[in-house]
Formats: sequence, structure tokens, C-alpha cells
Amino acid sequence: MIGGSAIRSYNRVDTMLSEKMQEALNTQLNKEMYSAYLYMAMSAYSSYTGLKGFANWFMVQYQEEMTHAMKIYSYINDQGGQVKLAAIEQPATEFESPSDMFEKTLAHEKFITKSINELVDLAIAEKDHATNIFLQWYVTEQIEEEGNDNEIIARLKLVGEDGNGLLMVDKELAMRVFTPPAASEEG
Ligand code: OFO
Repeated sequence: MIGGSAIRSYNRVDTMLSEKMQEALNTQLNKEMYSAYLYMAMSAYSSYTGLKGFANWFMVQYQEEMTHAMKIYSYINDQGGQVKLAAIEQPATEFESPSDMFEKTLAHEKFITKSINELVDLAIAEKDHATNIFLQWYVTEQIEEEGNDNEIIARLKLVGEDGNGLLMVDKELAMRVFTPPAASEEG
């Protein structure tokens, strides 16, 4: 019978990641899981309020966030590090309006952008070139994410209280399709 510590030392792989970098990547993995959960909550609330297009858009966003999380998961593993999963914070279950959801989405993405930038700063400080290169994909992705949110917020501002306008935006958002990173050569 092999004891727990023996199994640990047997399984221990040499990792290219510093303890600090590994911890920061695990924290980011948790943030991406929370992002997925948040957008799933927004999708659920959109469905509940009869906005099928918004529900679709947020569900696609949920799928994208899961790929963001899984890229980090694979990266930590590929570098011989240890993935450590933590509890995922509970997102809100109700939102004031579609605009409220997109304002909150943009605010959350700005928080994620800051977090990615801090990770890059850490990788540079630690001279961890591999992680720095790995993170560049996220830096670019965040520009697109914030851009998309700003565009939809602008459209919702134009629509204002007009119900027909809102239904038109809903129709547009219904068109969004999830493209897995491998197929779009992002991953
Ligand atoms: Fe929304 O980019 Fe990941 O979190």
C-alpha cells in the first residue's frame, strides 16, 4: 500500500512554472470559470424574460469563457504544473434590463483585462517567456471582448425604451454562433 506522500512524490513532475506564477494562473482559471458562470446566469435571465437572442448571445459567451478557462487548465498541465480548482463565486440571478447586463459585462471584462495585464507583468518580472507568450492571446482577446460589449451598449442606447428596437437587437444577437478556438485558429 503506497501512502499519500509517496504517491505525491511519485507523481511530482518538474514544473517550468514558479509557485507564484502557478498560483496566479490558477486564480485566473477561477476567474474565467466565474466569467462563464456569470454569462450563463445572464443567459438564463434573458430566457426567463423572453429575450431569446440575448439568451443565445450570453450562452455563446459562456462557451467562449469555458475555452478561456480550459486553455489555462491545459497550459498549467503542459508546463508540468498543478491545476488547483477553487470554489466559483455565485453570480447575480436577476438583472434590471438588457442594458444593465451589458454594462455589467463590460465592467467585468475591464476587470479581466486588468487581471490579464497583471499576469503579463508577473511573467515579465519572472522572466517567464513561455507564460508571457501564452498570455498574449488573452491580451488580444480582451480587446475584442470589450469592443463587442461597447458596440452592443451603443446600440442599446440608441434603442432606449423602444420595444421594437429591442426586439431587433434581440434578433441580431440570436445570430451569434460559437466558434471553437481550434476551428478559428485561435487556440
Ligand atoms: Fe471574457 O474573457 Fe475570458 O474572462
